[in-house]
Amino acid sequence: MRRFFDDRQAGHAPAVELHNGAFVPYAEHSGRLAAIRAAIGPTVTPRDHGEAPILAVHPEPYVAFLKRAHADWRAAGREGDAAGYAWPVARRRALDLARIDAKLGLYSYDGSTPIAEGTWDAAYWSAQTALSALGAVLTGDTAAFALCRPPGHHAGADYLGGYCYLNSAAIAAEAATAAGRRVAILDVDYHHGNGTQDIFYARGDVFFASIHADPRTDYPFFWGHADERGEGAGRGGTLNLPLPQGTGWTAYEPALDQALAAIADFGADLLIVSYGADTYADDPISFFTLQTPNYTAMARRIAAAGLPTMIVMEGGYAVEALGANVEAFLSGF
Ligand code: SP5
Ligand code: ZN
Repeated sequence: MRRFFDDRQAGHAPAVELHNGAFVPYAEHSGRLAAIRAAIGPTVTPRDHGEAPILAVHPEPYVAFLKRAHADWRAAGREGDAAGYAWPVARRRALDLARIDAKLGLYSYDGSTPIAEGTWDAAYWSAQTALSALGAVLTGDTAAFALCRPPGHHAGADYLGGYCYLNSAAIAAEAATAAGRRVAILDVDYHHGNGTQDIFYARGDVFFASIHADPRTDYPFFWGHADERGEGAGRGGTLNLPLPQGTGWTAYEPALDQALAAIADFGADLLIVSYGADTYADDPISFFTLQTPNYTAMARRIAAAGLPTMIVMEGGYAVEALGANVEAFLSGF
């Protein structure tokens, strides 16, 4: 399996995040990339597909905001990284407000996803990495891995959050759909992929299944509940399988089989996996109990679906085990 990676993704380096009322070191740091790279062997540098496939998912005003936000923050006389502090919880609309704090509130849903100087470039190359791995699968590879960072699955069409800015899995899904494929996305990150769900929620052409920590106890709280099943043309096109904290492989495996059965029923001919290693027992911000060999078992079950599969890296914060957990997963394909 080819593994795609671009080191321009390391330039995204927020210093701190808001956590439990204080600022703590940013958990989604570039040491994650180094740990994964050291474990997965040679990588292929992605091709530049330009902005068009990004703009097919993310509206231009949001993309323009992402590019400018850090410079606007500095121009306002601020230190450090840009982050919002006021959010339009009701009647959010495209008000053309100049102040950076208003823009940050309009285009984000949490206060722990700062925009640093290198954020746009890194997010851009993260999306390109996913598009290049997709290209491999579209041209005949059975599976390909996109070592993406920053992650993407919490980013909606026009909002950032959860360490995510551009939704690489959604960008790849949209590009694959445009190429005539029937796409299913399987999200196995510990956290619900609320951004991906939102992007495809009212569409019948892309299926989204997610296995994640119950949002009654875990971030992102407001999405990922079992009764969210899609709407309009997308009714039935979303499947959420929340599991309690403490879940290990014994309870995880049947949920995975249920998700794969739903993907088969949908008739997908291409699978995109949002893979997070934060389901690992020793993850510092998560509470499932999967062990390294479980990732190989997980991958074998997914591979048994027999679909061309593109894997996008999402979360995973136990850096000392991250490389082994990613390689264990990739080795199952
Ligand atoms: C892609 C992904 O896994 N995003 C997860 C975002 C979770 N954010 C909420 C939890 C924040 C915990 N911060 C802990 C910092 C410890 N240094
Ligand atoms: Zn996660």
